[in-house]
Amino acid sequence: MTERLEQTDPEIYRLIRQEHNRQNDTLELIASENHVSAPVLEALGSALTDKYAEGYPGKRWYFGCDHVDQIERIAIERAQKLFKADHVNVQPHSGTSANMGVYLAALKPGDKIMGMDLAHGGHLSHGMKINISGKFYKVVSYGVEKDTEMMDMDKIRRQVLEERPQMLIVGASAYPRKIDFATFGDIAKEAGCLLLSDIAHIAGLVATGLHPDPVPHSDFVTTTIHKTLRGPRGGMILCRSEWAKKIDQAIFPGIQGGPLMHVIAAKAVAFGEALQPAFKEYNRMVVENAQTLADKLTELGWRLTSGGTDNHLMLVDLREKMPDVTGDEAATWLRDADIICNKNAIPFDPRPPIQTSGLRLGSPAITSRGMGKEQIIAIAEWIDRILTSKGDLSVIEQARRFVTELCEEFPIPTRVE
Ligand code: DSN
Repeated sequence: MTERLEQTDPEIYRLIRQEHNRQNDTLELIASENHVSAPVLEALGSALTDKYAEGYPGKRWYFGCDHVDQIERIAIERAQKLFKADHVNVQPHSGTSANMGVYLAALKPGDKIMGMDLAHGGHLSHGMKINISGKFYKVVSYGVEKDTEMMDMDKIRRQVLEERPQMLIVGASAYPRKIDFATFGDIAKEAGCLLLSDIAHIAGLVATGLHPDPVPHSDFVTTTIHKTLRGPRGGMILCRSEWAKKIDQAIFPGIQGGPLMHVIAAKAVAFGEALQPAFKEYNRMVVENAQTLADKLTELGWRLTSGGTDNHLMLVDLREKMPDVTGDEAATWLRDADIICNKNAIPFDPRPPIQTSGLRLGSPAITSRGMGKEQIIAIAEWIDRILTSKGDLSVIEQARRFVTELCEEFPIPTRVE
């Protein structure tokens, strides 16, 4: 008889169940998280984890790869169809690994890269000082404007032409507005540099035509799979054919060894789901729910950076309504009420990153549970009550009851009784 985790390792079994219950019993507003489907989870928990498959389909270093070859080919074909990309590498273990792969393929140590300032919503793998990208490459950055909190494409053009980086990087982890990839493409051409578009946050919106497409304008596009794309934790690179060989070599054997074939199978399943019409409807709801949340919070007197959102996330600048409250305090009070989000620096934040003046809120996970306008408005009202009460215990207690009822009505897709 097959051994069961519950019997062989009750400690880990219990913790997995507890985490599963925590996810089901709380509202997930972390903009980079989502809830996968049961089929994606099934592929992740499969025997494919046993298989070593260093290399690529048809060119492996080990025998026994017939089935994983077929799986990786299907993952690649589905991703090509989804993003209309020439070449796809589905092996990166994460979004940061995907970016490292691109740098290794296209840059020399000491080359100049130019990405969005982390403090303005960029990402650590785009040149943060103590990340490998900041240690191996010379880093310059661009940001958003103080008055609009948006990118000014004319100014970015001037900065890129002045700096002349080898690679321009566009992509963000906390930017609520549409990114003008076509103009970034023009700027990169004019400056004679390569363009890497990192769409980790917005990949689901791009795949469904709800955000401008970077693929025709970029030399490389990288993404994670687990945010708006709603697949397993992991990364991927899309590139033009002329870069295919260098990208594949950079991932294996450049920065990785054996690919995680169970994760690649789950990526294939998620891409299959993303090719269905229902996925477009899901992403349409993600954007609609984010807009509903943004509108309601604004109505309740909260200032959102740039005045709102075009995508799945928003940044609340707490200073307008509650100048003395930090992002850290606000996120803690919400957490106490089972509403999970993260503190986040706002552009030009006077507070240190450990405190911040902002909260980042996102709609992908609650939308995966089927929530819509009515629930989002109620969530916004509870956020307002919790924050304006400064975490009053009786308000938190009432909010938790609201969250419990909502979570019971809208279980996560992998909920098992
Ligand atoms: N940690 C991710 C996020 O929350 O946006 C970025 O890597």
